[in-house]
Amino acid sequence: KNFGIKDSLASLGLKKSNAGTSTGTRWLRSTGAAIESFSPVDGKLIGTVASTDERAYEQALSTAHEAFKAWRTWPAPKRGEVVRQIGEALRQYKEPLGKLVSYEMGKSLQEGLGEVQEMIDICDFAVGLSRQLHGLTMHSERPNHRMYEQWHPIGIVGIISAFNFPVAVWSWNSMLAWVCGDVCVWKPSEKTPLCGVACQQIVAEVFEKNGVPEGVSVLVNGNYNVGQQLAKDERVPLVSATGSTRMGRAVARTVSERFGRALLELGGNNAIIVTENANLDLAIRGALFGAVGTAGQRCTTTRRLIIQDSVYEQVKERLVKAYAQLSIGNPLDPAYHVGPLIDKQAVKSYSDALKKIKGEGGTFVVPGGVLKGAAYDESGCYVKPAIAEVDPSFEIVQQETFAPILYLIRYTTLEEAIDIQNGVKQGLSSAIMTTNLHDMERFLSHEGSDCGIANVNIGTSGAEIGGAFGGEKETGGGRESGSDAWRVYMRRQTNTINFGSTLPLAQGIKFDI
Ligand code: UN1
Repeated sequence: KNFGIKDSLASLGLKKSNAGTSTGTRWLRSTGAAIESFSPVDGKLIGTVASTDERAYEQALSTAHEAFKAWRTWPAPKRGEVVRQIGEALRQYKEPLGKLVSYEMGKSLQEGLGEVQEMIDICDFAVGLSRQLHGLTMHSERPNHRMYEQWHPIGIVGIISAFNFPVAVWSWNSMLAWVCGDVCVWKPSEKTPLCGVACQQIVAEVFEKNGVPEGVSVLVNGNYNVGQQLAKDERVPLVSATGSTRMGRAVARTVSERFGRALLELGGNNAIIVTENANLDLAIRGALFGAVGTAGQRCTTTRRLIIQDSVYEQVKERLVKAYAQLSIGNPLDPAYHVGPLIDKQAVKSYSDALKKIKGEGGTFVVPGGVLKGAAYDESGCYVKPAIAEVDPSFEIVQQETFAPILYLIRYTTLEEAIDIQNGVKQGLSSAIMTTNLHDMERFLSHEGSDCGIANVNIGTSGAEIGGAFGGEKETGGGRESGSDAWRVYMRRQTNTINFGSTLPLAQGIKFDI
């Protein structure tokens, strides 16, 4: 069965070999190396995408630079109308795009479609936002003066996205940036370049219909060198980067060197605290989806389960039973819960982590391992979700291993649980499962979770687009998507206007001649 992949690729305009640099409807020639995209589902080559060479990069960036001058003059609600149409186009392409995400990245089709739904949702959000880019007004201390602030477009937004959400993360950035009046240059992950080409085609169609200038949506492709090029480029005032802490550190250094702005969405090491009075049905469901969904490759994946002594054994037992029912296989087939890891390198990190857990003294309650057999060997990327009992001080527990490995940790008092939860370098998502009001409020208070996201009676993953998404500490501090995350895509200007006929100075200063 090929699950209609061929048709999906064709309807998205994808070919065997694709150009990788585009300013909208125009695809630029580049002599850059071809990036080969192999599916982790069956190991087959889906297609190639040409990397952006020096010349194509220059051409693309100067087109974006010019496009900004025109795009910023479009009224924001008119830009919103274009984004509304992108949302319509995404509804139309939801099926093939969701399939491509599933096939190129390896997440289940349900999650692939869910990711496209997140794109549609952020379009709707951005359309409303296009009429709500509000600033404040202030009362001046001087007579006959008015003071207010405006939010202006900032310019070119560089977007570096990761393989695990190959289309949604780009849309959270670009849809907001576009209604804000910015232009976008996107470098997708070199592990999922076809998703980038497909999105660019969809947007180009809408842009062309609306007479949007070339350069408002730019696609570049390549490895970290192209990312560094964006980070270095003084024409790019904001670089939004999603990925590993290592990558984020490099981008942050380069961008701050030239006083640019970096929006960083980096690693997570997310935990759920299960208290003694938790509804365990919710706890098990939340932990299960959080730990094995997307094969443990979300930055919000549940990696640590911090369980109160009195319910520890029960939670462990129920989890073991639930894991026994998981089926692992082709993510396009609805019969399976868990698909493959992204590539063999990820399988190696997974296997190395299992070894380290053992080496440090962890015990496996659900042993992992690389799956072998006809259905798995084609790609070699299918692994078993694992559960290990560990001590929170283990070195491996401090790290984000991008794979389905869940750590069980025991606690006695809530204070201790919160210390364990906060005791890692990452600060993205967190949750508490409890029916106790005091525990819940403590967890959400200033003494509680130190993460950007803190949930009660739901898991750590699957955040809605309406909230600000991001985290503290090594997660990078950035916020994107909902709430007032739009502000990072704009520059604030404070304006003071004198409508009187004298010139009083602020702070009561006298300066008379
Ligand atoms: C990511 O893993 O990079 O909250 C983003 C979630 C999704 C987004 C995850 N809405 O799991």
